[in-house]
Amino acid sequence: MSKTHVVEKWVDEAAALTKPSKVIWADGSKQEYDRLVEEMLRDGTLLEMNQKTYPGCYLHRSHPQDVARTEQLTFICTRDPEDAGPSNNWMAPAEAKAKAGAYFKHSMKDRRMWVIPYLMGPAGSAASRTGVMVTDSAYVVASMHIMTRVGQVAIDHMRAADDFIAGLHGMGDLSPERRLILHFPEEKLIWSVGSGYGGNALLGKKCHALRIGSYQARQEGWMAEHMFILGVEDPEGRITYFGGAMPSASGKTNLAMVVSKLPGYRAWTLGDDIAWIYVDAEGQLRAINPERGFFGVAPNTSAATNPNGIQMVRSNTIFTNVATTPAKEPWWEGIGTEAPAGTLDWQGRPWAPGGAPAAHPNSRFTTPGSQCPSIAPNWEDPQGVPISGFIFGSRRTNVIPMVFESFGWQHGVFLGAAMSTETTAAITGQVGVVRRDPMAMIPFCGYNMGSYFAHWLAMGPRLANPPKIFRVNWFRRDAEGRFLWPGYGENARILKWMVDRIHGRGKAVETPLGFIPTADALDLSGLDIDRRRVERALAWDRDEWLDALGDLSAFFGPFGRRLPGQIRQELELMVYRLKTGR
Ligand code: OXD
Ligand code: MN
Repeated sequence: MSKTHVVEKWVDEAAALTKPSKVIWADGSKQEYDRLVEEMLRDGTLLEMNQKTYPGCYLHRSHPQDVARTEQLTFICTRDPEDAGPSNNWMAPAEAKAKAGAYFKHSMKDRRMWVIPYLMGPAGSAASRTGVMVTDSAYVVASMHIMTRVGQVAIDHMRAADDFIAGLHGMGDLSPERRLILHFPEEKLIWSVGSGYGGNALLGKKCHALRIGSYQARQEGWMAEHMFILGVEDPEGRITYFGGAMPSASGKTNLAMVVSKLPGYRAWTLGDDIAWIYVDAEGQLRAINPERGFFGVAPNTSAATNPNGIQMVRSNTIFTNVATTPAKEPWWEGIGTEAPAGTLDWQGRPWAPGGAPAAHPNSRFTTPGSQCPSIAPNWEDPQGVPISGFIFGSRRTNVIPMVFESFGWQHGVFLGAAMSTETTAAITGQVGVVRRDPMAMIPFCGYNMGSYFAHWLAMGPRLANPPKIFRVNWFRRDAEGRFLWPGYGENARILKWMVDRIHGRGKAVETPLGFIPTADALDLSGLDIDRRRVERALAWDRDEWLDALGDLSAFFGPFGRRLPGQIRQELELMVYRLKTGR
């Protein structure tokens, strides 16, 4: 493999610090993947699943204290703390390196170090970027094979000898006491030690494509977003593309590969987690998916909630922390069938219903994108796809209507900045508490979020045709705690309304929040639902909103002068509209 001298020098430095017994350059080949799997089966890192019914599928059981992203141990290490901003943890670069350096020092003494050159984005795309990470985990190497494009293709994409993000990853001793996920955006550098969990250890994903990516995107005038990319084909055969931001484990993967229950409409998947978005020569926003696979949450994935998801994990998939049946098939809560007797839980212990979940609530599958039945034929188009709509979705039991549309770009950016959600198991910590999560980027924005809002605002005027911005919430419940809207495949009805709005159709009423569809503007044909439930899902309450906007003002406070005036202005306008009804 050809390498640049800057890559080689950096790898030498990493090896000098960690002292591996051997350095292996990953080439991304199938033979390499097969060899890694074989080795991991031998040393117990992977367990074989039923090769008749799940060919090429394996199970990994992680350390029980290493099962989710650890945001409290994740830092942005800029020279000036203000550049990280109040929503990030900050550590001075020298202090961060001293601390993590002690954990890394000689940590690979009896271990091998793999060097993984990886490409984020399709080969041949000007929007794609290279990373070079090192790791002492074979599980990470195999997972990077699935999630990124590994090998010479990455090196070939470098525009200069130093055009790569460097990532140093080590398992350390897996103790949360000695775990740190560190980002040095000013040095194009990531250090991650003490965790093998996907979001902490597959450095191409959250660390590179979002945290460092968002920093670079602002400098270079593009956008790195926590968004799926989805095409909606209508009965005329036209495909309208959306980017959609949703907090972790809030149905983002399900929507990205939704099977429409509305005749004539079909959804095409281009990505389920991250979008890199740029302005083309015509002033059109275009998006590529920097990833090559899906790292999805297993629980509640079923033939009813995500039939494409169920099909795509039937082969060549690495499962992490799911339960297993005596037939060596994966099982998780919400898979749609009862667990047979003799099922083992995610730690390999005998399991019986009634106690703790069998699968870890954040158990995952890692699977190649090409295996998704709804994958769009153009998902690896180097030019990306034109984006006509953005969807901001979150999980709220009340307050946020099921769907509404912003008055325009600036108001839409404000709605993104105002996002709040109920927390899930994708992060270590309490589940179900409401937290602010602007654009679903609170854990992933690699710089001051006030400046991030300013960057979003500045993109608008550069666009010939700014995408319409929609806010959605499938999670409204009635007084008995039941969901008001069936969701999943029925969400195609909401997508249809958005497509209609984009193309100048679709009825809506103007409210202080934005444009809300009338219940008869949604195509409910063939759906057995009480119209009053739909009306309740679309309802909003003035006092609830005034309260929520008070909280929002408190959240914005610490951003001080970094918060753009337009965001404050939109907040004031919204309060005014709510108070006056205008
Ligand atoms: C993910 C996450 O894994 O957001 O995509 O946690
Ligand atoms: Mn995500």
